[in-house]
Amino acid sequence: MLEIKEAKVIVTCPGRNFVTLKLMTNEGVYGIGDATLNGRELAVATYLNDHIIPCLIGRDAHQIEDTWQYLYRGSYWRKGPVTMTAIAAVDMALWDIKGKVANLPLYQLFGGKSRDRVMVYGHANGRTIEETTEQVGTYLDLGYHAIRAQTGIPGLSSTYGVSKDKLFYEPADSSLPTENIWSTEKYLDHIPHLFQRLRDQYGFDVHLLHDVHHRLTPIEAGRLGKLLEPYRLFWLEDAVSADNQESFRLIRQHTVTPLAVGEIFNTLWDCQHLIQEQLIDYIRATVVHAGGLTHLRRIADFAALYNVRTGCHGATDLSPVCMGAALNFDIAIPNFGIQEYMRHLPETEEVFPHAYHFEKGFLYPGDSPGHGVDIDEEKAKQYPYQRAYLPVNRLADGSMHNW
Ligand code: KDG
Ligand code: MG
Repeated sequence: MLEIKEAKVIVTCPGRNFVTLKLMTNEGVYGIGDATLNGRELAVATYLNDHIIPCLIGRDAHQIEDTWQYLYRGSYWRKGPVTMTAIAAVDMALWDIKGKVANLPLYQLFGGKSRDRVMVYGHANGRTIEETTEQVGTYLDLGYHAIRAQTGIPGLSSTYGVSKDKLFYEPADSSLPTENIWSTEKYLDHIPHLFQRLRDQYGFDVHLLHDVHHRLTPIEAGRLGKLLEPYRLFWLEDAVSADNQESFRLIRQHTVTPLAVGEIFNTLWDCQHLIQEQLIDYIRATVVHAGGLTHLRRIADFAALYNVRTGCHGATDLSPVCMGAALNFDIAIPNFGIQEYMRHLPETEEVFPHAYHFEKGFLYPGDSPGHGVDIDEEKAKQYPYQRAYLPVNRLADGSMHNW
C-alpha cells in the first residue's frame, strides 16, 4: 500500500505569506497542497498540524475520495474557510501524488484536455480613469484578451482594487488592518465613465471585467449592471455579498450584465441556489478555498447542468500550487469560462518552481506529472512568516461596511 508516512506544514513569506502542506509516502513520492487563507494563515496551519495530520499518517495515499469524506464528514464540524482550506491542501497533495505515481499531469486523470489553453485575465488599475486606461493598454501589449478594470473614485482616499503594484495584487498591507472609507453614491456615479472611456479607446474586441467586492445592495447592483450594459462586460463580480443567495434574484430582474461570484465560497452549498436558479453566469470558487480538486470538480459538474461556467479566483494570495492545480482543472473541464491570473513576485516564483507558463493572454499547465508545482524548502526557510491583514471598510459615518 502507498502509505502516507509523514506530513509537514511549511509557512513562508516570499513577498507574501503562503502555507503549504507536504505529504510524504513510504515509497518516496510526495505531493504538495496550497493551504493559504489570506490574513488567517496560521489558523489553517494549526488545523492541519493539530487536527488533520495525526489522522493522515498510515492512510492509503490513493484513497482520495475516502480521505476527503473522512475529513469532511468525520470532523463533525463541516464547512467554513479554515476547515475547507485545510481539506483542500490534503486533497491537492493527494492528487499530486496520484499524478506522480501514474506519471501523468492531473488533467489526464480528469479526462484529458477539453481545450489547448486557458484564457486568463489580469487586473488593470489606477488612481484615475486615465491611469487605468493606460494600464489596460499595458495588459493589451502583454497579449491579454481579458482585463479586469478598477479605478480610484474622486473623493475617496482609497478604493478596492487600486494598488501600487500593477502586475501583482497585494491588499494584505499591514500588521493590523488599515481602515478605508467607502461611498456607494460616489462609486456608482463614477464607474460607468471608466467603461465608456475604455470602450471608446479600445473598442469591443477585448473582454472587460469589473469587481465590486461585495459593496452594493441588490437594487444598487441592479442599477450598476444596467448602467454598464452598453459596455458589454464579460462579468460584474461580487456585486453584493452572497450570504443571502436570493439577493441575486433581484439583480437578475434588472440587468443582463453577466454576474460572477464565489471567491470566498467553500462548498457547493454556498452556491446551490445561485446555480440551480441560474442567478449567476460564472462561479469563482477555487481549489484552495473550496475543498480541493475533489470538491471543485463536483461544483463545476453541477454548474454545467445549468449553463454556469467557471472563473476560478487567482489573485496573488493564491499560491502557485493552487494555480498549478487550477490550470489542470481548467483545461480539462467542459464548462470552463476564464481563469484569474495575478502574477507572483520573483521571490515567490523561486520558492515554488512550476511547470505552467503564460503566453499571449493564456496559461498552459505544462506536462509535468501531478499538478506540476514544487516547493524549495531551503529557499522557503529564508522568508519567515509576517503577520499581514486585509483592510477593513467603513462608511463615512463610521459604520462597518464590507471590504
Ligand atoms: O485575499 C483577498 C483577495 O484575493 C481578493 O480581495 C481578490 O477580489 C479579489 C479578486 O477578485 O482577485
Ligand atoms: Mg474578487
